[in-house]
Formats: sequence, structure tokens, C-alpha cells
Amino acid sequence: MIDKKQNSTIAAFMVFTMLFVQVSASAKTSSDLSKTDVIPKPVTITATGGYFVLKSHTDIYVRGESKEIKQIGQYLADKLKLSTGYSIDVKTAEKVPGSGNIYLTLLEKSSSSILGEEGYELIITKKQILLKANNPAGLFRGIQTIRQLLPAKIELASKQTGPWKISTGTITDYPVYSYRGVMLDVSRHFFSVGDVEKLMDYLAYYKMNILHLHLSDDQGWRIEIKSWPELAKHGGNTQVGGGKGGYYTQEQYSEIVNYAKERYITIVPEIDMPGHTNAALASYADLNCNGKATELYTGINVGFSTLCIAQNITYKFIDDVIRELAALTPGPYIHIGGDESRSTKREDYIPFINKVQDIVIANGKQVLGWDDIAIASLKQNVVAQHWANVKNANMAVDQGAKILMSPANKAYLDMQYDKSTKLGLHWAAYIEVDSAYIWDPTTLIPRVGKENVLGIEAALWTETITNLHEMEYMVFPRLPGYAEIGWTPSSGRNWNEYKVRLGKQGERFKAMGINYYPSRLVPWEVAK
Ligand code: IFG
Repeated sequence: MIDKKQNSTIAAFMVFTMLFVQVSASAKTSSDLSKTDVIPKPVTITATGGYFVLKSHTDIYVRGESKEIKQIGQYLADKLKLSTGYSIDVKTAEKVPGSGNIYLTLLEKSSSSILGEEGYELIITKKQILLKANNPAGLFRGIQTIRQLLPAKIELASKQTGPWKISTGTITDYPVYSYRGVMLDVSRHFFSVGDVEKLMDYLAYYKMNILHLHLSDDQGWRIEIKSWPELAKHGGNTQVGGGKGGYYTQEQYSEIVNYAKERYITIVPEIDMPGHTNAALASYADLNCNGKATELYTGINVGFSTLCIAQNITYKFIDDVIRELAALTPGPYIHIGGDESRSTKREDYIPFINKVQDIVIANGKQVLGWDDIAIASLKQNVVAQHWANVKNANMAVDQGAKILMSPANKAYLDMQYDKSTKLGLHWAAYIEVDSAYIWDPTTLIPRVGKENVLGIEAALWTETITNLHEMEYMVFPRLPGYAEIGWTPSSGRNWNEYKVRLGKQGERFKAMGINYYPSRLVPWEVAK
């Protein structure tokens, strides 16, 4: 017969056992580095079963006196400070610092060819975190992994309770494609510098490295060109729906370029031509073949406008615009558009595209264009952006061009998730989160294989998207999937495994205040 005393001893023992199992279970799962929700999925992860704990005395050490590396260290410190409440300092040290710290160091030149331009090696032990890379860009990419290895609440802007654990082990990681981007159409609806910078924060978090800005179209000219001031002043002062529009002064454009540079993101500016040019044609009568300026346009039709191919002033205009834009753009590309020139005769379009390529090259930049340009004679190093017509992509490949994959039925972020989505269009497809992920750039279209693909770009056209809140709804949760397609080998990608990691990112979206579409296809792990 068990007496009362024995009963309470048994009860206490059972409670203790349950608690022990629970604590050790949580400690165990959190110490298996390979079970993290990092996106893009790293190439190799080796778990060693313990964890490093970020503490109030943790500092970030960088090797060497380079301002750039210190800036990267400061970027990480700023990301950790608010939520931990720790005053994390950035210091320099020639050799690995004492325990409890984070150490960023560049590898001796070409000591690790596998890491390439943007790769990194992250070694996490109980004592310290060591992040190594060939280049600063690699350190910056590795920092995003550190952020994602910490609990989601690290992204909150107010002090949270710890512990701030990171599972121990080694991650060796590097991208498949060197071009992993997003396009934002700031012409149909104008977006402020702040909104563009917020989008770049998201790109940085998922290791994407290109932001393509669609700066001109029928509804708005969005970049100041000093030699043609009416383009922005007149051509920029409305948008779809008749709102006030706007434009970036050259100073503001440079602010965007610098913000991008600090995140190892390259800006690709697009001036769409000869079609999609009503904003320019409305700003200068001389650009029109009939010498009359058009009206500003606030609808969403396409294909009705064209520059006047026969007039010399058209090429002076293009040369002035490209010259000023190239001077403001450190990146290698100028995007010349070229899409949907339905009002330009084919016999005019071809020589036009040939001339414009020469202008871009004469200004020291590489030509990027929608793959419609492939009907012209493509110069060296031209990149054709595939969006809807496979024949154009094949013609571009036949001319030796690289293909940037932006298939509208997979990677157009303005496509509705399904027919219930209030925002967006569906002319190409409804694109739910799974179909945005389940495709491969090198097998999607015939005759475009691994050797032809430069990378991937998801495009957000903004006929129906008017602000940051709506932008986030269309961009998330599909963006992490495009980032993973651009970074992780396709052999490592599988929707059923990926959707679990994406579900765990929900807490991070919430912590970052992202207005994301809670797709029913994703097993969200988000505290109510
Ligand atoms: N196609 C047009 C875009 C935009 C888009 C909306 C391209 C290259 C449809 N051109 O996509 O200007 O209107 O989904």
C-alpha cells in the first residue's frame, strides 16, 4: 500500500522527469544546426550538437583596419542590439579573440576557390562564432545566416528576454547564380526612397544581390535627367489612377545606390524603349513624330506608344539619358527595356535596338533588355531577360546572349496567388507559393539550359500595387523561394522540405512587421 508521503514523492519525481525531458528536448532540437529554418538553404551544414550563447559581453571583432569590414561588423551589431539590449561593440583583432565573441575575417587571397565571390564559411563553437569569406560580400551574406540562426525575436526592435542561442557546427555556403534579383516598377505607381530601401532590407536578408528599377513607362518618368528636365518634372507628376506620382532627384537615386552598395546589392536602372514611352512623349513634343506632345496617361493599357525612330533627336535624347544614368550607376548594367513595342514597325525596331545597344556600350555599360530585343542583332555580353515568349529567348541564345530568367507564369510578383487575391493580375498565371518555388531556371523552357542562364529575377509590376503594405503582400511569402532558387543547388530543393522552413520564417516576417499573405499551403509556425 503506498502511503501519502510516498505518493507525493512519486508525483514530484514525475514532474521533475517531465520537466527534464522537455528542457533537454528543447535544448537538443535547438542544438541541431542542420534543423534550422535558414533560407536560402545553405549548401553544406555539419552540426556538432551544442550551442553558442550571445551574451552581454559579446563583441564583434573584425580582422584588419578596413573601414568596409568594420561597417559590416557594425551592420550586424545594429541588427542584434535592439532586441538583445546588449551594447555590442565592433573591435579589431589580428587573431581570434577570447571566447563569447563573433569574429569576421577575410581569407588570404584565393585561399578558398569554392566560396567564390559571395560564399562564406561559418564556424560556430560553444566558445565563438567565426565567419570567413574571400570578399566583404561573403561576410555580408554570412551575417544574414547568423541572423536567421538566432531566435526569430532577434528581429524585433525592442528588448527581448534571451537566451540567444545559436546551434554549433559549420556551414559552408555559396550561391549557384551570380544574378539573384527583384524588379520594382516605380513607374505605374511611384515608391518613395524609404519604400525602396525597405525592399532592399528584405533582399539583403535573403542574400539577393540585384534590384532592377523600372524607372520609366507610359504612366511615369521617375528619374531626374538634368539635360531634359521636363521628363521628371512633367512626365513624373502622375501615375496609374491619376495620383500625384513623383520622381527621384539624382541625389535621391544616389542615396538608393549607396544604400544598395552597403548591402552588396547592385542597382540595375531601366529606361524602357522604344515602347512604354508615353511619359517622355508627353514631356517633349519634339520626341513625337508629329511634333505634338501626348497627354499624360493614367490607365493600364500597354503597346500604344513609341519613340520616333526616324528622328535624330530621339538618339540625342537617348544618349543624354543613358550618359547621365550611367554616371550615377556603379553597376555594370543599363536595362533598355524593348518590350511590347507594338506601335513600332519591325523594320524600325531592329535598327533602333541596334543603335541603342551602341549608345549603352559607348557609355561603358552592359546591355540588359527584355528578350523582345532578340529580333535585333545582339552585341557582345548582352543579357536577354526572358518573360513570356520562348522563341525570343531561343533567338537570344542563338546569338550567344545569356538569359536572365523572369518567366511571367512563375516569377511575376504582380500575379495573383489565386482568384481570391484582391491585388494583382492573372494574365500569365495564378502563382501560389508552391508554384513560385517548384521550377528550375535551367529546365523550364526548351533550349535554355545551365550554360545559358545568368540568374533569376522576380518582377513586381505595380499597375495594381500602390504602397509598401501592398508590395509586401505580393512579395511575401514568395520572395524567399526565389532567393532559394537563385542560391541553392536544385538538387537541394524540395517543396515539401522547403515549406516547413518557410513556415518557421513566419515568426521572422512578423518580427519584421511584414504584411505577408498567409498561404494555406504553408505550415505556418506563428504564435497567435
Ligand atoms: N507586361 C509588361 C509590363 C507589365 C506587365 C504586368 C513586361 C516585360 C505585363 N511588360 O512584362 O509592363 O504591364 O504584368
